[in-house]
Amino acid sequence: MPDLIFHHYHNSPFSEKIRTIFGYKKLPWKSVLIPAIMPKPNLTALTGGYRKTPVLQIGADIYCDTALIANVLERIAPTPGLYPPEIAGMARTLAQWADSTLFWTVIPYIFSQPAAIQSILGGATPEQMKAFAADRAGFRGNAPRMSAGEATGSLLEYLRRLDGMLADGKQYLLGAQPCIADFSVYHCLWFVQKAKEVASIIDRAPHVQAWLGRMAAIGHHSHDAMPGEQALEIARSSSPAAIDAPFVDTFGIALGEQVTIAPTDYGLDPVEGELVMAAENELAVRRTDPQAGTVVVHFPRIGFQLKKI
Ligand SMILES: N[C@@H](CCC(=O)N[C@@H](CS)C(=O)NCC(=O)O)C(=O)O
Repeated sequence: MPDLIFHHYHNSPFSEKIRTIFGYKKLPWKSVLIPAIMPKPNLTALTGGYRKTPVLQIGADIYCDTALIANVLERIAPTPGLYPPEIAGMARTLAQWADSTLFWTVIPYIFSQPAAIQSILGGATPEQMKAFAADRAGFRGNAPRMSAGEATGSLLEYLRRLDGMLADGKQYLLGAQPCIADFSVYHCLWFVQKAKEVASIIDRAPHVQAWLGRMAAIGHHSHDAMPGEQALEIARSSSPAAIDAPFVDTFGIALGEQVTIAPTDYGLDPVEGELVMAAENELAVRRTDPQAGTVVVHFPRIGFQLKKI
């Protein structure tokens, strides 16, 4: 099997979601560390502009967004499964809630408290803190932001709900085994735990606290460091995998057209290329880059906009 090359940084919650899925599925992976703020030249050479973290690379195929990355890992290693058929719809929908609503409650909860920012950005100089704040202001754009009071009150309510789901000896959110929803809720609350000064809010939810321990125990499985330049060289010397998925046209755009694909929530940088895949739940473009060669960049359907150039 070709290497699973994972572009991420340690302090990234969405990366922790996928690192823990590597752990659950016992998949070995290569770790390429990327900067937490722009510019990220080695990453954007591969993606064509998408800058969010993390990204999965398999040869010359580049997978953006953790909803898609989790699907890809499930295809490669179907057991243990992230989407048990009897709860798959519920699991995906709960995961989507966690990756959007819960995540964007946790972020303002943490970042509205200066002491917590210190522990998240540990050791950053005032200049680095300023650069981080400027980067994230642009990244968020006009997306609405919660006040500290709203974020705290909402997080308390979400913790009560999650605690109720884990009461009466329930080991995981939707059953006896973890599913995709557990990994999505986990990465958000892992970030709260990392912000030590404000992490005691989780003490109010003792079942959640115990479940966080079970999720952390899954670990990240084995991984070796890989320099970003080597990942680019692998892309350059590989060919994208053959595409074999029925075409589903919801945009009125044919395969072979020049298009852009961009997130619709935040970090809206578009990726330009030839549309080579529009499947039920996946879009992909082929593009040629001076550094990465010819690559196919893949996105999930949900949260992405396709436009003809
Ligand atoms: N929907 C995306 C969200 C990813 C996301 O927001 N990642 C954060 C880091 S955890 C990010 O990209 N922050 C800005 C950056 O790393 O440049 C996914 O599931 O992958």
